[in-house]
Amino acid sequence: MSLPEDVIQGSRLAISRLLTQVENNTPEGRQVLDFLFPYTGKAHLIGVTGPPGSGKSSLVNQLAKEYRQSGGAGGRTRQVGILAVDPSSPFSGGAILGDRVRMRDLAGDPGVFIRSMASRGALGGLSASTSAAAQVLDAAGFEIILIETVGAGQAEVDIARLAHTTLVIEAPGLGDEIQAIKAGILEIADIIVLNKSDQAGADAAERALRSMLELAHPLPHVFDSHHGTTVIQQVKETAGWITPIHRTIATEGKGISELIQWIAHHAKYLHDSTEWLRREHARWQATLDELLRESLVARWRSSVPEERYREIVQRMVARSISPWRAVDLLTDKKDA
Ligand SMILES: Nc1nc2c(ncn2[C@@H]2O[C@H](COP(=O)(O)OP(=O)(O)O)[C@@H](O)[C@H]2O)c(=O)[nH]1
Ligand SMILES: [Mg+2]
Repeated sequence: MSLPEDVIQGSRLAISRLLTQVENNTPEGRQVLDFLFPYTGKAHLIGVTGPPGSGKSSLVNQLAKEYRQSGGAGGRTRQVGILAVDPSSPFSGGAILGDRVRMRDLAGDPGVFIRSMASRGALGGLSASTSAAAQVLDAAGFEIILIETVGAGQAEVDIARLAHTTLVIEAPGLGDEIQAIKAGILEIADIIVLNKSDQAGADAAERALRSMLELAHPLPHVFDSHHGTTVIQQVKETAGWITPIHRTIATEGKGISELIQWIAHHAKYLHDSTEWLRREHARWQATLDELLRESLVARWRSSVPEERYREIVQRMVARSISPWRAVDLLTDKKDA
């Protein structure tokens, strides 16, 4: 059998090999992706973002276990793919002992595939290769794909664009970090998870998060009591989705099945509204733009002599031409 067929059959070796090619952006990898594309679109992509140490990896582990054991809200076990983009993630090679212990529950389960994405590589290429890796797992039959990324600026926004559902993980006791959350992170949060709710300061953290939500979306909010966990809901005007703040204790597995219910609830909302389609459009348009940019720049660079390019840069450094003038000169190929 060929590599793409093996991937569709779910061969772990084939998936690993293809993911390596995808990460290295090889022509063969792109060819296989091209073949696999019609087989994608079935998976629910779940972004998990937030500051380092908030418990993203712990939660991803627990979510994967729960999806495998009970299948979550659907009652059907599903295959789970995990993509760890967080460079500090225990999935990314340099695992400390505690992280290995946590992961042992998942290792050896053929229904779970874990891959860490290198954060090195071409500038801006990480979101493209993460998207491609998600397509590989999607085509291979992984219906749930968890994508962990550290909340460090553009990365979480890119992941949010890639994911259907974005979880923003916060924890008490991360100092002033709660205040430092940009309004942007609340914009991308479909579900806010207050992890480590066993720790002191959980109530204060929840109040802080709630007031940030109120600032971002000044609309009436709903208080709800959910399995002993207070869930504060805030009406998000634009999307019509009520962003909950949900408490968990990842290390004890507390609040996990309820979190899976929230995720399922969100998926249902996306499908029942036009939001799923809207996000798909936004996602593929962004992908197309990125690929176009990459390909046009590469093609153009190969048509311009290296000395000419360096000369133009040199003239900018000497302030004899502006960057805008440089672009005009290089693209119009006019003499200057
Ligand atoms: N007390 C407590 N510790 C937790 C909880 N969740 C995770 N941790 C611990 O917090 C540390 C960081 O967790 P990790 O999942 O690696 O965070 P990440 O950097 O966001 O991926 C680890 O030592 C975990 O064992 C929790 O709910 N309560
Ligand atoms: Mg991590």
